[in-house]
Amino acid sequence: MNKKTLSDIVISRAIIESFSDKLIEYLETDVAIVGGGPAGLVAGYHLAKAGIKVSLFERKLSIGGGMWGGGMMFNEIVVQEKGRKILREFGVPAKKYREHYYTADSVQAVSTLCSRATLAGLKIFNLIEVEDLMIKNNAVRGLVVNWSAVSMANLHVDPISVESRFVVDASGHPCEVAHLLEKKAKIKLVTETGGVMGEKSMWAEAGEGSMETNTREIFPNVYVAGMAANAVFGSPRMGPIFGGMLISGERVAQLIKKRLK
Ligand code: 48H
Repeated sequence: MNKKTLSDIVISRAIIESFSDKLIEYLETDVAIVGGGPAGLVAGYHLAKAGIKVSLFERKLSIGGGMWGGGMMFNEIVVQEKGRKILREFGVPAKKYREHYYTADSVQAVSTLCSRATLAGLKIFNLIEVEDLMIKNNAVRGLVVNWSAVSMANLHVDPISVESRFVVDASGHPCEVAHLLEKKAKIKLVTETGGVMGEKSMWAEAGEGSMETNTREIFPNVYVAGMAANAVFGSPRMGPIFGGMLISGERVAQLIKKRLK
């Protein structure tokens, strides 16, 4: 191969410049999603499909959160009827196990959600974690982000800010945005206690049943979705049934679309 046609330095410049362009473009967005699990991906897909400028920040290298591992590393997930409909819209096949129960291959489910969401226009930034929020005049105005490697290496490196009209806490069990609000702003969330109530023990039916109503705005401009929603409102966990996560992602997108109209 002619050396002149493939320069190592051009390859490096291409990566640095195209990533920088992407990040600069998304320093100001309509919606910033924290967490790339199923709830965040479904939310991102619907928002992007509606023409809304939406970014997603994921701390890990891979997108998909807790969905890859199915239940106890058996890489199958269970969904109920409503969840199956959502999977079908994405083109993920689900097999009927028995009345009301369907299974899907978790790897196929995650990779398809991610592919469809990014093709719809969701911009994903992996390896970046949300470490703080921009709070001005009693409302959240955006995120404060840093490379995940910085906190992993315990380095003292200052973050940068990303402005966004709405933030979605789709960070799963730890509901990190809600905790940041409690810790940093000492404000009241719209829960019974005014704070994060904490996820309750396993009860699939109750956990799945509460997911849709728990998907809501918890503080001006901050919505909570997926497992984080149940953790904030003190509802049970549900194990490896994922319909609720998909439903919650769809719901949060609907709520934000209304606000942006
Ligand atoms: C950047 C962050 C940050 C941060 C976290 O855990 P997830 O898969 O979340 P959901 O709600 O989409 O799905 C929950 C589901 O996977 C699950 O755990 C279930 C159904 N459990 C039931 C049970 O009984 O156990 O994804 C959240 C993602 C993860 O990838 C995190 O790495 C990421 O959010 N994340 N990313 N900045 N501060 N905090």
